[in-house]
Formats: sequence, structure tokens, C-alpha cells
Amino acid sequence: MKTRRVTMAQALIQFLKQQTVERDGREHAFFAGMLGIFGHGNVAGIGQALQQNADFPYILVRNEQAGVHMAAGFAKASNRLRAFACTSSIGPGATNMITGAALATINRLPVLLLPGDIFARRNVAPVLQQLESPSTQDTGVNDCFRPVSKYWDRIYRPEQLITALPEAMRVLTSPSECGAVTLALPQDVQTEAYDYPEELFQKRVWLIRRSEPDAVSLERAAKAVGAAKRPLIVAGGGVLMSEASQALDRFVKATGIPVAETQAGKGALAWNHPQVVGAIGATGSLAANQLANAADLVIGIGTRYSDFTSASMTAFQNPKVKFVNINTAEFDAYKVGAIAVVADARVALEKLGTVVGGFKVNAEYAAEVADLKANWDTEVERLFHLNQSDAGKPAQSEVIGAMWEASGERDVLVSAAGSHPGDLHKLWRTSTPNGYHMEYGYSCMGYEIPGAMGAKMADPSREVYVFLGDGTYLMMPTEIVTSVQEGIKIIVVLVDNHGFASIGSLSRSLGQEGFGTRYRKRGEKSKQLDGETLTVDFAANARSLGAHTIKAANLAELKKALEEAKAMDRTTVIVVETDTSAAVPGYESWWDVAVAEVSEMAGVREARARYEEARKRERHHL
Ligand SMILES: Cc1ncc(C[n+]2csc(CCOP(=O)(O)OP(=O)(O)O)c2C)c(N)n1
Ligand SMILES: [Mg+2]
Repeated sequence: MKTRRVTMAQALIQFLKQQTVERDGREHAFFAGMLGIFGHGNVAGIGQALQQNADFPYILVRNEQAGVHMAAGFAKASNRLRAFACTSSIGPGATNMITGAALATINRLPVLLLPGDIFARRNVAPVLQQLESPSTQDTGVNDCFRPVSKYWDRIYRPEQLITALPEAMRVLTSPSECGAVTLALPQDVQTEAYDYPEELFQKRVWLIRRSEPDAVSLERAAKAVGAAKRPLIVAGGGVLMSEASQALDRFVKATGIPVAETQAGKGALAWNHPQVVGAIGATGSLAANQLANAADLVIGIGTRYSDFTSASMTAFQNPKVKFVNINTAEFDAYKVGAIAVVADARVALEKLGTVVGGFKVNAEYAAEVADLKANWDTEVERLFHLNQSDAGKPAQSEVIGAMWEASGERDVLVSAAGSHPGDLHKLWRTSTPNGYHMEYGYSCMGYEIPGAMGAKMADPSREVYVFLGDGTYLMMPTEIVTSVQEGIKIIVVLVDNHGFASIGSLSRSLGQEGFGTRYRKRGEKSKQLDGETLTVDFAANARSLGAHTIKAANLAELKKALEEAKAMDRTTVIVVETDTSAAVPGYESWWDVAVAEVSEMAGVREARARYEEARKRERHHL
């Protein structure tokens, strides 16, 4: 057997360089490089190997968590056909990646995490940053990655890499099992040499399967469509990951079935497509929510049915409602008691289109859909232009309107947490697949900037906008430095409303008066956070990190700032204060957040009574 004598870390990098994926006859190098931060747990192993493999790019980030977000953003924007690996030292560098791992796994995105680990040979333990246990020597902080990883392994001996790496690749390239993969790498083992088989370093092509639906399931799904009077499609992220937009377009043009979109699926079809009725669920449009309410057949495509999509199981109220789920993951396909079509979205839509033959929704339903859509478009226009004047603080919906008007059809909008996902889900008008990049599986504050950088790296030809709040900015602004280092330009629109507008309004709806959600000094008498408003100079902060910054006091200034940002060649942060009194309303929907059953506060007791009433609409779909 021909062998190559290299360290475990060198073998790992040489293997990663050779991994290729194939879909629809096109091949892509799977790994774009490695993101991370060095410490004693990886500098001599992975760090040394990266240095002698200069054709495998290494990007130094500011926080390991952000590195994983960047990797997730990159994978999402690449429809999972490309990925990054992430390296960290042991201990805190490693555990910083756990949030990112959970985010990737929940969003079904491939990221390869390589946390450094404590010495396998143990004789020098406890090493710096080692978690000791009096009951075993076989545990450490990297075990915390187990529940948030789709594949987890620890490489105690260099030769274990030979069997671990193919498993890692199987999971990373699986359309149904995909998520974070963690290989914990003890710092001594990373540096150990071994005679690896030469075959390990040959180019390997992983086929991204387009799995075919089972004929019986397809027949049953077609029968359900044929019998439906009020069918509704719920398009999830799987439509984008499968690049099934054209197939969906053909299917709904032929059948007239309206399409509602989840956060992950938004942009599967263009906003002005005649069958698109906008967002569904707790943050849905009136059009989609009314159609969902009365639908007799829901066709979920590539959706997980999160509580935001199902409006906490209240969205579908027709007593006779049936479900057909097209999903590459059996786990999701069987949800809500559906006829499960376990298959790739594109293939399944093409086949279903043929099997349903000439099915077409009736004229009355088609007219109702068209009416609801037209009314919704008018509502969005109203929210984009609440006041005629451009003076004074704009409402958040007006900021969104200005951003949409300034952006081009191929531009990408990135967001994740706060009041922004809800408002954007309702209002943003996406023209091109992947133009709407919302991380709403984990809704992780701090994802926005690194996630957007990942999206920009995936397709530098698209302008990438980030929409975030003051709260989320303060949690993780530091990758701006990395954006300067790498020349990755993004446009950040930072809405300053002095705290958590989202959780503040949720708190008020629960009778809790926004307690603990405002950015204020502690009051001298009250001892609560109700003193003077904290003023943070966000523009100065972003400038100090290397961004070009602009403060916009009103809509006119915001519009000018957006034009200036487009012309800039580096990351630009626009700070705009908003008027929170004109919040975007909800549209006949709800979200289950449990309210205290007993309380000294009358407001909470009232909220509990409303809550108990609202819960009566929650349904089991079995
Ligand atoms: C890491 C993380 N911590 C906490 C939360 C809970 N949370 C959701 S939105 C939010 C407030 C966000 O504030 P900001 O970014 O200012 O947006 P706004 O609510 O003002 O629109 C919080 C704390 C979260 N989503 N992620
Ligand atoms: Mg805020």
C-alpha cells in the first residue's frame, strides 16, 4: 500500500482539499477553506498544517461563534453545495462554537467543526482550560457538542481519521441528515505523524442525491390534490436548497395553487408571482393566513412546520384539512399526519405535476387568491410609506421600504433576531431565490454580520444588506474587523430603538410592561432599569472597527445614506433611530408564549385569561 507520512492535522487538511460534490452534473469543491482562531490547542497541529497548505485559505475571525455563523451563512447561500471548516483551540475557544453548531444543525446546514481537545496521552493533565471530572477522564467540554451535532467524534489516534472523515462527509453532504459535524482533535494527536494510505488524499466526489418519490405515496398525494377545493402550498427552505424554484413555478402556474412562504422558504418564487401570497404563520400576511385558515389541503414542501409557520398549531382551522409533505427528510415528511412524499423537492414537484394531470383550482378560489394578494400588496405599500413627509424618525416599516426601494433584484437581505425577522417576513419583497437570507431556525442575535459575510463570500456579485437592531449589534459587532481584513463588503442598517422592541412588546402583551427590555440606567429611587436612556454611539463604534459609517436622522437621510453605501467599496454601517409607536401589526395569527398562571400583577392575570382563550384554537394534526 502506498502511504504518505504526515501529521494528523496535515492529513486532515489534505483530505478536505480533495472533497468535491456533484449535483445535476456539476461539480464543486466542497470546502472553501477554514475559519477560526488559534490557541495552544490548535496552533501547532491545525495551524502548522494550514501554514504549509497555502492553497487552502485560512480566515482569522474575531470570535469562534461568529466563525461558525459565517460558515453557516456561506453554506446557506450556497444551497449547501459548499462549506467551511472551523478550527478552535481547546476550552473557551471550543465552547464558543457550540451556539454556532446548534444554529447550523437546526437550520440543517453543513459546517465542519474542529475544536481542539485536551491531551489524549493525559500525563500532563490538567492542561490549561481543561475541565476535570473526578468520575472519569473520558469527558471534557467538547462533549457539549454531542447534542448539537449530527455527527460527533473524538480522534484519539491519528489513524482514526481514516474512518471518521468519510462519515463526516456523508453527513455534511446528505440532503436529509445535514448539520454540524464535530471532530474533537486532542492537541497532541493533531501533531502525531502516521503513514496514511495515499487513497485518502485522492479526489473524492460526493453525489448530492435527488431522491425519487415512492410511486404509491405520489399517487396518494396526487389524489389528495385532485380532491382539494382550497389547496395551499407552504414553501419552506427545502425548495431553495433543492433549487426547485422553476419546478414550483411550473407546478403552480399549471394548477393555480397559491404559495405561502416560511422564513426559510421566502423568495422561492418572486414576490410578484401571481400565485405568491406572502409569508405564513405568526409573522404571516393576511392573505396567506386567511387562506391557511380555510385550506382543505396543505402541501408543505421542504418545511419543518416550526411554531412560527403553524402559528403554534392554530394556522389550519378547516376541520377537514389534510396535509401532503414533500421532504427529503423522512422526519419532516411525516409531520402533521401528512401523506409523506420522501423525496427531493424538485423531482417530487415535477412528478406530482405529471400525476395530477390537468388539475386546476376553480375560478372562484383563483379570484379570491388574486384579491387577497392585491390587498396585501396595498397593505405593504401603506406600511412602506406611512407618512408623506421624510422628516422625523421613521417607523421600522418605512426603513424596510427605503431599503427595498434602494436595493436591486439580485441583492441579498440578511437578518436573524429582534423585531426585524417578523417585519421582514411580512414586508420584504424578494425577487430572486436566496435574496432573502433569514436565520430563523435559531434566531440567534449576533448571526447577522458574520452570516452576511458568509453570504457575500458565497456570491460576491450580489450586494448584501444586513438589517439588525441595537441589541443584536452590541452582542457581536466585531466581525466588521474581519470584513475589513478580507475585503468582504456588506451594508449594515442598524435600527436604534434603545433596547429590545421585540421582547419589549412581547412582554407588554404578557402584562409585564416591558420589564428588563429597555437600555436605561438603573433608577436611583426605583432601583429598576427605568432611569436615563443609555446613549451608545453606534456609528463611532462601527467606525472604530473599520467600517464607513453614516447616521441618518430621517427617511430622506436614510435614502441618501443607502446610495452612499452602495457606492462604497467597504463595509458600511448606517445607524437610524426609529419611532417604535408605529409597529407593524399582526395579521390574524398568534404565537404560543406561556403566561404565568398566577400572579400579583393584574395585567398578567388578564394576559393569562386571554392566553387560555387563545390556546383553545391549538390543534393536533394527526
Ligand atoms: C443570542 C440570543 N439571545 C437572546 C435572544 C432573545 N431575543 C430575541 S430578540 C431580542 C432583542 C433584540 O433586540 P434588538 O436587536 O435591539 O432588536 P429589537 O427587538 O429592538 O427590534 C432578544 C433578547 C436571541 N434571539 N438570541
Ligand atoms: Mg432594539
